[in-house]
Formats: sequence, C-alpha cells, structure tokens
Amino acid sequence: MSLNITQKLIKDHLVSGEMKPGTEIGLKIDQTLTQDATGTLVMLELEAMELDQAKTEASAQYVDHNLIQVDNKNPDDHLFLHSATRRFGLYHSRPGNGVSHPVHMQRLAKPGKTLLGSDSHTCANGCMGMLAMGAGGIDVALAIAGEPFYVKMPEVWGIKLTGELPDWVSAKDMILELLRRHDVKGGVGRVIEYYGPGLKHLSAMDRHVIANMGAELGATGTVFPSDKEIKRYLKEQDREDDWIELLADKNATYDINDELNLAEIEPLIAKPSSPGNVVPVTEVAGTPIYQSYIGSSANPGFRDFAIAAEIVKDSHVADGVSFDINPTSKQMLTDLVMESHVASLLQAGGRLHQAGCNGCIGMGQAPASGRNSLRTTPRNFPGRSGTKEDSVYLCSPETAAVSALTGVITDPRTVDGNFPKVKDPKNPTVDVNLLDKPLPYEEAKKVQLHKGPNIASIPKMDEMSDQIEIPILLKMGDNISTDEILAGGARVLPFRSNLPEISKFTFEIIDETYYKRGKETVEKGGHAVVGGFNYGQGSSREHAALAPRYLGLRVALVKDFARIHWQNLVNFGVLPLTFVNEEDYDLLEQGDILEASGLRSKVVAGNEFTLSVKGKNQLIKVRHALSERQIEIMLKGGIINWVKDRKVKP
Ligand code: MIC
Repeated sequence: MSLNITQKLIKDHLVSGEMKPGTEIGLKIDQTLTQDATGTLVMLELEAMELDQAKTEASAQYVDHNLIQVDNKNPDDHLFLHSATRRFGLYHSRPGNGVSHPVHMQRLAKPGKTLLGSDSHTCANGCMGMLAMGAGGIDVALAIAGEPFYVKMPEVWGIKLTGELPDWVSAKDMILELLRRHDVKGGVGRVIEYYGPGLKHLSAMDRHVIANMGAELGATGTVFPSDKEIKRYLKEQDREDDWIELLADKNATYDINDELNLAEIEPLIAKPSSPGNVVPVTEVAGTPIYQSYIGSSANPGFRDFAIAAEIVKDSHVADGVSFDINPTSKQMLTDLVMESHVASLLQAGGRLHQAGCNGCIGMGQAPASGRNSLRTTPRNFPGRSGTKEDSVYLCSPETAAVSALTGVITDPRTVDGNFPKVKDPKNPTVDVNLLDKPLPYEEAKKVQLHKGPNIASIPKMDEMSDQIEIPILLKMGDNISTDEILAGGARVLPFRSNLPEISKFTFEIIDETYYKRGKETVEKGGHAVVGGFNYGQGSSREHAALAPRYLGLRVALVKDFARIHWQNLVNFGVLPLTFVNEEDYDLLEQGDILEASGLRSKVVAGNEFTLSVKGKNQLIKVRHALSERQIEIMLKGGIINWVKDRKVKP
C-alpha cells in the first residue's frame, strides 16, 4: 500500500491503536524537547516518578524563555534545570544558546524520528521529516521515561505546493495565507503534509517557518519530506550522517487534498489580536507603528535577519520606532556578525537582544500602551506582549524591516530599489559550546537536584467526585487562548515552578476576581467554566490546566477544545465536556449551578450524559471524548495519581 510521509512515520512508531483518524493511538517517542518555562515542572514530575535515566534516544532541555534575571527566581530555575539534566541524562542548552526549536534543528533533529516537546511550536521540526508534536509537560515527562505518547490519529491534510514565491514575499506570508484561508482551528485533528514542485524553492529554514506556525492552525503536526535540501542542511551542520531520505510513496493519497500556488501569494499581516486575523498588508498600510520586532521561532533563520539587515543597510529607522532584533541562536548570531549583517542592523538603529524567546512571550520589549507593535513572532493573543491592551500585528521580516524605516505599516513591494538577494554564510558556523551533553550514568546518578526557594512541589489531587453541584464561575466566548487563561510575561513566568503563586494570575486578563472566587470553591466541591469554540488554543503550558484545577476547577464545558489544552485538562483531572447541542451554550449564565449525581458511572457508561442546572429546570446534554485509558486517569483525579497507582512504574 502506498503511504504518505505522515503515515510512514506513524506506522514506524505505532505501539497501540489503529491508524483510523479520530481514534487514540500510542506512539513511541525517540526524542524530546523541553524549555525552561515548562521544563521545571517536567523535571519535578520526573523526580516524582523516581526516574533514573532518560529512556529516549535524545532528550534536550533548553533555557530560552525566562532569561531576564531581576531577582533570584529565574536564575534559581536555571540552576535547578542544570542539575536535573545532569541527573536524568539530558542535553542541556544553556541560557544564551538560543530558542529550542532552531537549536534542536541545528544540533539534534533527525529525519524519520518522532519528537515530543513541552512547547506548542515543537511542530517546527516537522521541517526535518520528523513527526514533531507539542504536548503538556507531563506527557513529555512520560515520554522521557520511555512511555508512549497517546494522541488521536490525525487526518493527513496534503497540500501540493506549486510555483515560486515572488520577490518581497517569504515563507511567513505563505503560512499567513493558510491562516487567512483556514483560521486558527483549520488544522485541528490534522497533520499538514506539504509536497509538490514548489518545495524545491523552500529552504530547510523556510520550511521551519511554515511548520512552526502549523501550531497557530491548531494542527497536531506539520510534515515536510526529508529530501536533498535537508541533506544539504545537515551537511552544513556537520551532520550529514544523520540524513535519510523520506518521501511519500508515488501513489500516496491524503485524507484532505489542497493546493497552493506560491507565485500568487502577496505580503500578508495578522491584525490584533489573533494569528487568524489575516489581511493583505495593503489593507492596513499607513498605520503608525511604535515597534518593529525581528526574531522568534516563527522567523528564526539566517536569511530572516540578513534580509532585514540588507533592507535597512545605510538607512535609519523612523523617529520613535523601536527596532528590536532578537537573534534565535548563538550559532546563527555568530554568522550574522561574520557577514556584517549585525553591523547593518545596529547602524540603522536596531536594538540587539540576547538569543532567546524574549519579547515573543512578553519577557521584555513590551510595547507602550495604545501603540502598535509589528512582529515576526507567531502569536498576538491579547496581552501576550506584556502590555494589557496591546495591539500586535504579525508579519514577515521584509514587511517589518521596511515598516521600521517608514514608521508606518508598509507593503515591502512599494519600496524603491531591487529586492536584496541574501547569500548564505560562506563558512557556516557550527557551535556546540553551550550545549552540554548528557553525563555518563555513573556520574549522573550521584547528582543532587538543586532546588531554590521558589520551587514548590505539585500538590496532591483528589479523585473525581461522584456528585457535583458546582457554580459556573466564568462564561467565555470563542478562541480563548492559554495566554488568557494563564498569562506569560515577565511578571508571571518566574512563577512557573511555583503553582500556589502562579495560580494568583489565573484568568486575570478575563476576570480579575476569578482567583478569589475560585479559591472559595476549593473546599466546597469546586466549580465549572463555560467556553465557546477552540477553547485553550495556543501554548502547551500545563499550568493553564493545573492552576485552575488548583483553584477548584472540576469541569470545563465548551463548544470544542484545542488539542493540547484538552489533553492537559485530562492529565490534571478536569473533566473536559462539549455541548451536544451547541445552542445550549446560550442557556447557561455565569453563576448557574451545574449538578450531576453518579458522575463517575456516567463517564464510564458512555460518551453522552446530561447535567442539570439547579433551580432552572434545564437539562444540558454533554459529551466527553475520553479513551478508556483517559477515563481511568479522570477517575483517579489525574495522571500523577494514575502513574503512582500502576503496578509497573515507568
Ligand atoms: C508560546 O509560544 O506560547 C510558548 C511560551 O512558547 C508556549 C510554552 C509556554 O507557555 O511556556 C508554547 O508555545 O507552548
């Protein structure tokens, strides 16, 4: 039988289930990736599981998010992570080495392998012919311990690429075009697989840009072939031996067929405050900007910075514009220095920051209030930049650089002069100085974990109740992101390893009273929240499930869920339910009390049951999509209890 690449990768790693879209499959995980903001919990989870050594082929811990050190918290976390990587046998990428996704691509990614990461943009490494997926931290912890990763078998969305991108249009515009067509939930339940003649015009790094923002489409993953371009890339990284060819079979078919002519794409921009809010740049041209921001895992390549440098060379950024340059890896920054691009950026007025995620997650570079920020980052959810009522636009490096010079959003095709052709570095740097290899086992087992005062263990979770009588504390609309459930930013991120403290910020962007009201329900059986479509889109942060759970959340009832957040709710014992009749959403109000008795047996007995609304004579039909394994997890009150109660430890 002819197979596409996604099917080949899944078939090679399948440990349970059938390759039938929508049903649960278990996959063997070859590599993992964790970053500091989610990694501290992962390491605490490994400690709680009493893991001796990582069982994967390669697991890497990157320190790229919480880089600002205004007090002891972030550096204490860095030390903890360092000790944990040494103890458990992981690679350790030190602060300053760069953003996990491009560094993983440079140093560790291998065609034909599976990669699971506690970061939603882990899918970026699908550019290397891998099945790369984001997940909650505890799923990654289990994968490090050698357990399979469970996910619903995706449909494969085959997109045939034809043509070649015009001048002034780049990979970022291509993925924005898909977001314009399909919006932020167009990829849910799917892996996007690209093929066709247009591929030969997309470099490995262009593919990274496209694969990265598959996360914004809600996709389970994005897969590119491992072809001659990937061979060239690995050779440049001194890793040619890691290359294998991985192509779709000749007569391979896809569950969904689509086509995109690259030649027809124009410069695009996502308006505030959703990556799916995409329009042609011409539609917003002339809008004044306060900031132009280059960098992030959505535009991490040498060419993304070099093109910006060529555009601003010998000019100066407009008065009042902050031109923020955020290199994505130390290795690539070295090449930009060697090729004099950093000099061009600085002479034009650029502000150079350290290699890392930085302002993409609100760790610095927050825009002034009421001002527009233009960014090459992947997300612009409300408040994510660190400024409460922010106004962030997402675009390509070409659009960002040209607009930095004019001070207003500008279609790059309107500038005088030719499109600058960027050449690859003459001798690309290969730099492993800040990537520590795993310690040999004999040394590793002697390492003690170093825990600073800001690191708190995860509290115990009780079992799922059989009887509920719980108030709806929040009723929310569509597309609520995990940034709105539990913000990022320099104020909140330093508490990622301290659940009681971070929970104080839960739902703060939506309703500042939630924390207090939630806490009051803890001793009284908890509470529920209600939401619309695509609830929990965005980041993989398990804190967005764990913190509300800690404050008493027991049921999330919505129109539908984003994949990773749904899985995180299950992992932490919050019952995720959807409306059988979507109109019932309109019947419910904040303050209503949901009731059910015999809930445990209802969940076991079938996928559908009813909840009643106290005092209103209303019955709400609800559905769960839990597998048998997940039902067991729910009943136990979450995956930590489930793992502890299993006879065979990971
Ligand atoms: C993001 O881009 O939203 C983040 C910050 O990288 C998150 C991870 C996190 O919240 O720590 C993600 O993408 O999963």
